[in-house]
Amino acid sequence: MTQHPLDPLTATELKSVVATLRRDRGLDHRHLMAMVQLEEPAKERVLSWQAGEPVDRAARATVWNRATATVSEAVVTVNGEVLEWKDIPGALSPVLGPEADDALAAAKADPRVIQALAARGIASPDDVHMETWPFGAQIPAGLDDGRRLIWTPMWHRPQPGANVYAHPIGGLRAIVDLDNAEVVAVENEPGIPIPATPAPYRLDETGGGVKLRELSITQPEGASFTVDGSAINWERWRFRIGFCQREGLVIHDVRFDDEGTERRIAHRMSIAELVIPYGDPSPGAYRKNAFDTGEFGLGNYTNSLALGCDCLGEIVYMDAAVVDGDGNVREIPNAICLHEEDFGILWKHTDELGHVEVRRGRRFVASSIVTVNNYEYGYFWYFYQDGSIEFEAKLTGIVLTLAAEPGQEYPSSTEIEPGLLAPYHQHIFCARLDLDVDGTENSVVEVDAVAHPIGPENPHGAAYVTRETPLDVESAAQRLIDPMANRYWKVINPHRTNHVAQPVGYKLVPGHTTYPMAHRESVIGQRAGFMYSHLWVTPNAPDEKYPAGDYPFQAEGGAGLPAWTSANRSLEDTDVVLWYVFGTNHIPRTEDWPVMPVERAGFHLKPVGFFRRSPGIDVAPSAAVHCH
Ligand SMILES: [Cu+2]
Repeated sequence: MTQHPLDPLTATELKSVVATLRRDRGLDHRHLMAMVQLEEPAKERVLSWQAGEPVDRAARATVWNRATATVSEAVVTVNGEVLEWKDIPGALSPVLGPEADDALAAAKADPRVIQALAARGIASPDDVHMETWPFGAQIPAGLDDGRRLIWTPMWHRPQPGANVYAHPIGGLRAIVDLDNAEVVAVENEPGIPIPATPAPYRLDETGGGVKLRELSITQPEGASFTVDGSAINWERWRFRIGFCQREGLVIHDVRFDDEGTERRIAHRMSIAELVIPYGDPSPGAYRKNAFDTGEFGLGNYTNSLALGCDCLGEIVYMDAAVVDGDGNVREIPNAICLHEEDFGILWKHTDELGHVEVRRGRRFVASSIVTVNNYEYGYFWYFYQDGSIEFEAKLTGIVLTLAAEPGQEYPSSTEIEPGLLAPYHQHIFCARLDLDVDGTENSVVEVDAVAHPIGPENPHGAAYVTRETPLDVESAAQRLIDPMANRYWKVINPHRTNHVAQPVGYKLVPGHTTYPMAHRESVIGQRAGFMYSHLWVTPNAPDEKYPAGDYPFQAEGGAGLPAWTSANRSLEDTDVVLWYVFGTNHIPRTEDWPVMPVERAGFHLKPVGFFRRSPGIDVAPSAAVHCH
């Protein structure tokens, strides 16, 4: 295995980084490790790097000092050198595991909580599932002095293994200061019955009686891809797998072999933020506006995947490692799944003589799944034989629940069992796509299909044209989808033309998405201002990674894309980054209960004038085996 500048930090490297910081900066029990991520070398350095050259491996570490309430960022080499140390004024650390554990323990030991539970017929707080939810910026008056707070929605566990989300404890929340694990308030509105209908989903409860005959995926000659460290070689694709504890799965350095010439398509692609605005105004829901990436670190919650269950076929798993808040390095075995899938017909034609040509298509899948409390998110990157790439988020798990107050109306929730409500909400993702189409200097163009009025330009009324609008500055590049105009955006290389003298490009094609229902002037609208355009384009800047800013925890908003783009920088013929916002509007159904069948949202990247013909045309036919 050869090490590459973009390889994810290994457990050994992470341990070294933590040890260096403790030694050189005198870190002790007051300091928590908020985030440790690969400090990616500059693009030019990565591109000029030759295999076998020494690699300057370094991490960017975010340290939270609980005693002084200060965030510091350090750049630390894996060889024991602190290259940089600076404080970040105004920043607050995301919620860290040890703090969450301490906060929950404090809430469960609080006499007011114990008494309020007893009044609801719950004898022991051990039978209660509590979660730590950030406040966003909606902190109750009197507590808004800048300290870091969480609140704790609660659910009853009537017996071990019960689905707790069927039994929300309405009207009871502890508010805990994260930095000293002190319960600073208990909100208690009695009189809300705990919904009683159980929601079993475990196999030993449901029996799993609906059965089909076995479907086995075998690849008797083995997989068609190779993995060298984190480098993937499949079909004509070459790219690298990255991972960090904030974003989880990252894709680097995507290239395609075009008839013998390796061509660059993307430098780095990730899902840079995920926010879930809740649309129910009741006390148990309106604060639930978590930034799962920026306030928790999505990668921290990565599942260990199981062969035959999560993934089928010839699988290669990659492990990952993260630093927990206490500085311990935790390894996540089988964190990333790499495999191929049959994907139906790639192309087919039966000609006028009856001659048939057909090719089956296959896709390469790089995926990982996280569990954040009640919800699961799968991140799936697909690479296809026609030169296209797809991202698909798979949303599953259990919807968040509230207990209905007798006599109240809930127009923003679905009643899924008597007295059990699932509030409306949206899952809003933001992909950060640093595309490099045949090189670093690119431009972005919006393409609409337009029909001119009936007249000289459109004599029969059925003609239509494409209208191309260059998105040449940041203010012009904040765009919405327009399905009626078949709108897409293409990243072109103005210096490289194809065989018909058009600039080569890749287009971003919207898939299932949504638009925020929260008003812009609402708290979440301010904090997640990036939601209000489906597309943003910025010139690549290494310190512009997260669309709601680096530190969204309790931040009032304005950071990230809205702030950066106010400079209105030029986007012409430069190293552009596309930010694509997409998601789902989740009006829960009774059929989403007790565990929601997978919902999908995502987008495609497709070559447009990049290849001289379909790259799928060269694909060999598959042998007709195992067919009846
Ligand atoms: Cu949902």
